[in-house]
Amino acid sequence: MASGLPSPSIGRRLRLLELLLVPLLLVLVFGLEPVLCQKVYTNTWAVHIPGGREQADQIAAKHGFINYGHVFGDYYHFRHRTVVKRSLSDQRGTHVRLLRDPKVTWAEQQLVKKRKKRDVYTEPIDPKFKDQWYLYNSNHRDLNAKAAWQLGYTGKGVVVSILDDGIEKNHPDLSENYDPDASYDVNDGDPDPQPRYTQLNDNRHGTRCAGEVAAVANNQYCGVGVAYNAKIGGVRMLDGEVTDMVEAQSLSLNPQHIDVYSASWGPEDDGKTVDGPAKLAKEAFLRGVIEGRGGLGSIFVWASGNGGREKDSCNCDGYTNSIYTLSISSSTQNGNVPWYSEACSSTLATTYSSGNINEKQIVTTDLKSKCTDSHTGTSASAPLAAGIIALALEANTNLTWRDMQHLVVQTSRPAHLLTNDWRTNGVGRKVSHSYGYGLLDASAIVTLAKTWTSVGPQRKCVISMLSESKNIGSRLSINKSVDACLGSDSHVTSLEHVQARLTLSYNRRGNLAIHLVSPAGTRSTLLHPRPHDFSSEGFNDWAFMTTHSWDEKPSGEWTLEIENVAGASDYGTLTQFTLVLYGTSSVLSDSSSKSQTGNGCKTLDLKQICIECNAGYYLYHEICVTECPPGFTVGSQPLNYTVGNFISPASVPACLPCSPPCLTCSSLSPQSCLSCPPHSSLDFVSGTCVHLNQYLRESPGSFMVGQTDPKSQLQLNSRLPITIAVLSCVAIIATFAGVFLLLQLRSGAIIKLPSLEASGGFGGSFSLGGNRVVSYRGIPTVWGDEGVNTDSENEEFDVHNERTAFIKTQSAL
Ligand SMILES: [Ca+2]
Ligand SMILES: [Ca+2]
Ligand SMILES: [Ca+2]
Ligand SMILES: [Ca+2]
Repeated sequence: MASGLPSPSIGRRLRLLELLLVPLLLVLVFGLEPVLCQKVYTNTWAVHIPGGREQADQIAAKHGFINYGHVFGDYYHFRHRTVVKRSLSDQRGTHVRLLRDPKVTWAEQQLVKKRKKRDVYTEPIDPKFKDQWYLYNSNHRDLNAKAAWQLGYTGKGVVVSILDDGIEKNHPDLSENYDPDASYDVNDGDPDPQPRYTQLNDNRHGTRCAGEVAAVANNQYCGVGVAYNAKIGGVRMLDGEVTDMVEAQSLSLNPQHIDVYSASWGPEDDGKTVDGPAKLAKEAFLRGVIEGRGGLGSIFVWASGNGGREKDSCNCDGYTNSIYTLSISSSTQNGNVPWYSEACSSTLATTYSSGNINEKQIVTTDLKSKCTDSHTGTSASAPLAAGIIALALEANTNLTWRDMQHLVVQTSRPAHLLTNDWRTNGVGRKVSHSYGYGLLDASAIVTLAKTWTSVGPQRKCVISMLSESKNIGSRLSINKSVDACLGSDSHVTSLEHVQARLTLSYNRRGNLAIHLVSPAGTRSTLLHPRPHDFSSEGFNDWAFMTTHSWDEKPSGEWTLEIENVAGASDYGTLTQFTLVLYGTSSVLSDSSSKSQTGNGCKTLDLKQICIECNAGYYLYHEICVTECPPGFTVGSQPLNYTVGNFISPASVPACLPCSPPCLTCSSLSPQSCLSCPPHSSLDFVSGTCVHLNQYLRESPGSFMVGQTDPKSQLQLNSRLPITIAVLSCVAIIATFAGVFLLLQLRSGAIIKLPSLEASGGFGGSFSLGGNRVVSYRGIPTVWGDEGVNTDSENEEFDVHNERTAFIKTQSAL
């Protein structure tokens, strides 16, 4: 007999099994079906009542219902007061009584329907959401927040604390997300961080920053935070004398509870200060990244500074220049470098903020339960980044503080941001001293965070680059080949942060330009000349940091160039140059690249960036996805990254943004919209979006530089009466003060008045006197500068109301 056939006895057994199994299966399938498909009745009814809302309310009350609202036409949503929420039997009696009411023409008890959650997302209904152009915009010039929300990430379970001048915890748009465990009042030593209220609202800054992160969504107040379901707290620490201890206490508040700390302050942005954290604050950062979040590390988000007009360098600010802070710069609405922006090599990425007079500012919660649309400066940028980071943490709670920086580097986009210093670094990424790696992308960062495998432990390779002191003169160049601690536990094969620790003397510090060139040829500006910095103190072990060589290989020749940009008469000496390479070793980066290939990536380029996906996957930014996120559709794109001898395929399948005017789409054609942006509706015949209201039409072009925006023109006009009113008030106050002074002088009394300085701009301003310690990164708007008031009250007082710091010692981290 053929050995392939079963023997008769086996065949009989199989038949027996069949006889037993088939009925069992039938019982299982058909017997359980009624149970599985059982109807579940709710306690709600759909009711048709012609005759208006009042009529419906009366009928609801009469039959024991609550009217849950009008649906459309004459349909209402009723909920019964006593019927159980879910039941397997219908409520015949209740139903019949309702239906018998002569005013009711139709009613139906509602059944629970099985619905797979396709998206937990519905567009926020908040009145100011439509003005939050930077969160979502149909022209895609935004932080891509909506796409992240659509993926289900809204900051749930993540705790952010704003280190500032307090937080209005009972603000109607914050209270629901307010977290007392993420809050403290360091200034007064109590748990309540409520801001101190003054006539000028000087302590509104923290409340404004808090709303950017976690203003509550879907209520009737203001707009939404970028992580509108995150918990938000505030540390009141800027409304008083700021000391090393005040900073340290704030930075180390409840580190097992708080995930992200957002700080928008630092040493004075006067273009001549070189200053950073002192002993205790340094230790707070260190302990934070080592012990915080159960050892994953606290995440400190820092505003890069507002000293643009003073030609300040953020590398001279030891807080933002620190490797432990995730430094954030700003872009204007049109994608320009804002006038207040500082350039330096330690900045990691960018979010939107204020710009010139035609560009919109940031909408957020304001003091006294208000809402403002005029939050400004890098102050406004850091909290937006903190919110986006909260979204990424929700996607993956196991991210370390360094993982987060990797994610930011990999997912930020140069996009349309304009500057003449975009450079391609040694691993093919575009990086700039004004924007770091570009605009944060909320959707991209949560998508990558979800599947991110933690990078290995941080390695630190310290190399002394100088054998003897060198005269700087008008130009000094030091180059040395390094092996990045090869053969030791400190061996670094893939870079993260790089520091050049320098000690040098120079007769005029501000005349120096310092550059560091990596083996891959990336040229970081560690210091650009600062015209106001006439100090002869030089630098004392200052750790200039660059993020521009991220993921590069560190071995090879490094070059330091120190240049005097002024006269030949300057002099000085370089006495120390220590190169500190932070990063990971190859073993670990190998494992992380494997996990990336496992995620649908077919080809990684030499720099571990995915450039081509396996069949069935599409390239979305630098990751492979099986489905394009909302707002994107399948198309093909040429390779973004090419390396040396890499022969590039013409194009790869990728997720590309839908063509305007579509919000979501089925293909790249502008005639294949699936949904439309606000103020327009889908025309099913043409498949495109039609504007509902001509007046509200805004084409992407209207955001371009130089074109006048009719809306801002309108706002300008609407501000005119307020301006006149404010000017009149100032005139009255000035007259009053003048008469008062005159009378006092006549009576010979010696009095102390707040100094009334007649300075540039209109009116003059009150200087509050007293040495405030740290400078805010909330800046006066251009409006304020040019003597035009904004609609937020007291804006004009900002100009001279900044807090400043004068700390003598330099301190690098
Ligand atoms: Ca208090
Ligand atoms: Ca709201
Ligand atoms: Ca600065
Ligand atoms: Ca930093």
